[in-house]
Amino acid sequence: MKVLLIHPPCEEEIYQRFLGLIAPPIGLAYVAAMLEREHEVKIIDMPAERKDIAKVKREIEMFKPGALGVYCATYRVDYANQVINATKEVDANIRTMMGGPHASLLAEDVLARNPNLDAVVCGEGEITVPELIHAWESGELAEIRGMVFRENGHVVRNPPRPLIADLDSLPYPARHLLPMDKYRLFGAFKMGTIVSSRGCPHGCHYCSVPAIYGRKWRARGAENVVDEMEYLCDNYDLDLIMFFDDNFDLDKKRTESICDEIMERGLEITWGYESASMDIDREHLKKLRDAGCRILSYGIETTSSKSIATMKKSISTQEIREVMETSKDLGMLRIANIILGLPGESKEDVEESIELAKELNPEYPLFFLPAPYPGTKFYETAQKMGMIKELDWSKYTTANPIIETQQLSLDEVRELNRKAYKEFYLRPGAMKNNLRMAYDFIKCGIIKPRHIPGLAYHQLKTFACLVRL
Ligand code: B12
Ligand code: SF4
Repeated sequence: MKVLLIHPPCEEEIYQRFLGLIAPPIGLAYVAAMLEREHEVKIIDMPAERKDIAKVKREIEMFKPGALGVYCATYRVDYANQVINATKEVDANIRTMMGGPHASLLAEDVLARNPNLDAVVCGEGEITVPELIHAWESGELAEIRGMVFRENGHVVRNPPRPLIADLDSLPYPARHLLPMDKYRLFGAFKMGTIVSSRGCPHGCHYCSVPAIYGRKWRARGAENVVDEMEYLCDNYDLDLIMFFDDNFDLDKKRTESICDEIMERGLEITWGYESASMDIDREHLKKLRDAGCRILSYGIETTSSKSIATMKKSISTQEIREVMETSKDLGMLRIANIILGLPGESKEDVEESIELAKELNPEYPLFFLPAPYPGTKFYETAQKMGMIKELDWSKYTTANPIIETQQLSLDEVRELNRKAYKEFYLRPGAMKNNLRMAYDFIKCGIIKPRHIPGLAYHQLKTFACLVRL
């Protein structure tokens, strides 16, 4: 059967706006790699390829798939539904499915809201999707674990699918089906991504990962990971690789083995990852840096002691200061993810977080507004307390205010977010910091002359957007 997989866009891309990031839908590419063993598969990455629904509809008409699947995070659900509806308009016989975090967590709801959707795959898709396609060709849907589907007007939930135990056994994502030349960081660096582990043992209240996968962390071996890095370097003309794991550095020994393996093979590639923890000592950071890790995105989330207690993220301000300082000393570019206006935080607390951000002065802080995603503890509490004021899922991008607390109204939190970006970035200290970093990156050859037009264009665009905020 021909299968078409689609990455739908969403309303607001904070990462694209401030980091010039366009990232590949690697989950879809994993599913495609398994499907390709038996089927003809195509992927459309709508945001990266700048394709709208009309264009996608024309491609469906031309490709004539037997089945079509859409990735669905909460903030993408509107477009995901539009794709599903367009599919059935082209041909009502095309089978439709969704996967990804939102569909996994709210399968029945998603099916109930869109009669054009035939099935939802919950959690990992590598084994379930090929079984589902096979069943649509010939067999019995009731046998397939990990899916929810429509049958004779009823929604049926099958037993869950166990997690994939051996991630090393999976094929590499089918990147040849993705527009690899479109993926960028800072609008200029050609970026590849790798997922070297899945899951996370922590239980942060605002996070969907434990809600979907429980609290088990599964990791690939260092050799297998570096094989993929090497494969990416050999086959794509990349400037850097980002690890898009839920918790890449949980097992520091494994990370250091990855570093050793990179150095032993003499692999010269700049890479980075998002750190879920601030518990990283200088020696570890130095090892990472020596192996080419120059971009660290820190999930600080909150610096307010009130929120740390309610959101189950145990990071002290002291830890944050130390890690930030050390990574700066080691010449690493620092992105800091900070949530403003969590329940319990007053205007003064948020202003304190903004001041702390200025004091720490990472190159790229991103200020997010709290979004209670379905299935999380945060959602449960926010709903119980009547905090949720925005019901349109497409607004759950963390750029829009969703909850109102006793301390902060929607308008106040929106204004504080605007203030955070303006005050931070339009400061001589921030600009100086970025120039210093750019100089460092030019000196060590990460920024090459060919990157400069793209970087300059991205900076100008960000500046214009900040002025307009
Ligand atoms: C890397 C990542 C990012 C990257 C890149 C995103 C990208 N385009 O790849 C960046 C940093 C940009 C990012 C940004 C954000 N992210 Co993010 N991100 C992730 C992360 C950690 C990993 C995604 C990944 O590649 N996983 C590995 C692959 C293998 O897994 P997968 O994508 O889930 O795919 C599997 C299954 O879902 C399934 N599947 C996937 N697609 C399909 C399709 C079909 C048809 C089927 C049947 C099955 C199927 O099969 C795949 C293979 O097993 C996830 C966490 C997670 N585990 O999902 C959060 C996650 C998706 N992000 C999340 C959020 C909230 C955001 C932000 C809003 C955060 C913010 N503070 O601003 C922004 C939104 C930006 C945007 N507009 O996209 C939430 C989404 C919650 C929700 N309910 O939708 C997640 C789940 C994390 C969390 N803490 O809750 N993110
Ligand atoms: S550390 Fe990160 S991935 Fe783990 S539960 Fe917390 S937010 Fe989610």
